[in-house]
This record gives sequence, C-alpha cells and structure tokens, in this order.
Amino acid sequence: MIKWVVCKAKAITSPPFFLLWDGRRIMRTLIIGDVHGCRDELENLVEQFGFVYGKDRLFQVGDMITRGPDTLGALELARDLGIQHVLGNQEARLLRTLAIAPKLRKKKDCEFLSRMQGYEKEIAQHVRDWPVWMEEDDFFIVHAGFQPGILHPTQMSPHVMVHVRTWDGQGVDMNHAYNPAWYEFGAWEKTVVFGHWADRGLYLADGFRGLDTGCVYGGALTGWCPEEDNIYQVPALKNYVENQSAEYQQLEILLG
Ligand SMILES: [Mn+2]
Repeated sequence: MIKWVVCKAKAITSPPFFLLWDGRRIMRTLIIGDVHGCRDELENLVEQFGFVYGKDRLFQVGDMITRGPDTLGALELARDLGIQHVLGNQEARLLRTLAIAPKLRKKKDCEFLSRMQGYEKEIAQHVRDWPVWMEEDDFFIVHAGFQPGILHPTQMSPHVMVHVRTWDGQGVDMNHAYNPAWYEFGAWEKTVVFGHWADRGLYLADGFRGLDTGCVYGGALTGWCPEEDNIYQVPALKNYVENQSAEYQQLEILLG
C-alpha cells in the first residue's frame, strides 16, 4: 500500500557540503522537473543546488520546450550544464508535427511550431535522441509514468510512458478524473522519478518522486537529489501562462 505524503519543500538556503573522511567530495545528482522554457528558473535552481561542473550530474524529466518564455535559452543552458533529458510529450509532439508534410499541417500544428522561435528544425534535431526512459543505480526517470503491471520499461509502451496520468487498464484514456493514477498500482524495483502532472504538484511517496510543480503556470521549479533525498525548489519569476489547459480545468470540475 502506498502512503501518500504531499510535502512542503524543505527550505534549503545554502548547499550542504558532502565530504568524505579524506576530504574528497561525493558526486551529487539533481533530477529537475518540467521546465517549459523557464530558463531563468532553471539557472536559479541549479545555483541553489550548488551544482559543481564536472563533479555533479543533472537530469531532467522532459517537457523542456514550449509554453514558457525562452525555449531556446533553456535548451542552451541545459546543454552548457550537461543536463541529460528524457523525452516529454512536448518534444514528442514537435517530432510528430515536423513529420507531417508542410502542406498537410493544420492550424494548430502551425501555431505549435511558431512557439519554437523559428528554430523548430534545430530543436527537433537536438531532442531527437532523448530516450523515453533512463535507468540509473537507484532510480528510473520517465516523463509521465510507467505502465502498471509491467515489471521493466523495456516491455512498456513508449506512448504510455510519455503521456500517462491515469490508468484505465489498457492505456486508451490516460487522463480521466474517475480512473486511478498510474502510480496507485504499486511500486517498481527502483524509485520512478517523473513529471507531467502539474495540477497534482509535488508527490513524494515510497518508490515515486513526482516533480512537476507548474513553474510555467507561476508555481515553482523543483528538483530532487537522490543522494540526500532532498527537494530543491525555486519559485517561478512570473506567471507565464494564465491557467492550465482546458483539460486540467475540466478535470477540476469533474472532481468537484
Ligand atoms: Mn508533459
């Protein structure tokens, strides 16, 4: 049985030091939630964490692009910092949209591409190689979630891993207010770190770390350090998008 803890982030004002008995510093890791073009918040979070280039490592759960103020700037900063990403649904949509012949693109496709500041092809080239999931010694990283009932991500549907919020037993409707969340079906052998569900906010439970705290909606950008089991968080500098998608609003109405 999973015990849910909805946590307030610990306020960490200065980075802790991690020195071994002989003075060597241990490697630290930060896994960062959905950035959506919030470049300045990404910089602030990495600074708050006390990232040391060449010693620490940075991961990010996908959805780097669109909605926010500076997709290009965020991607450039991530590249300079050596951040490793998994593919989010926004990156998947970019690749899917560019695969449509220009003449056959619909208005919503063109609107979506226009958010790439004229660099949609370069951005696509950059995100094309991002994996759908990653496995490290102590955790998995995936954008949306894992497929219930399947032991290892090699056997799962990539479409589910990039999009799932709720589970209907099949993966047909993956965002329905009356269905349970994908993570309510039990944990995996390692902690699953994910994003994608801003209106659920920060979720910390045994075997799960949900990190999308809606930075682009005026929330916060959140990261989790597995070595310390600490949450790092910086506030959004602005409310970049008035509200969440109609999808979210509908969900709230359904939930009453
Ligand atoms: Mn997403």
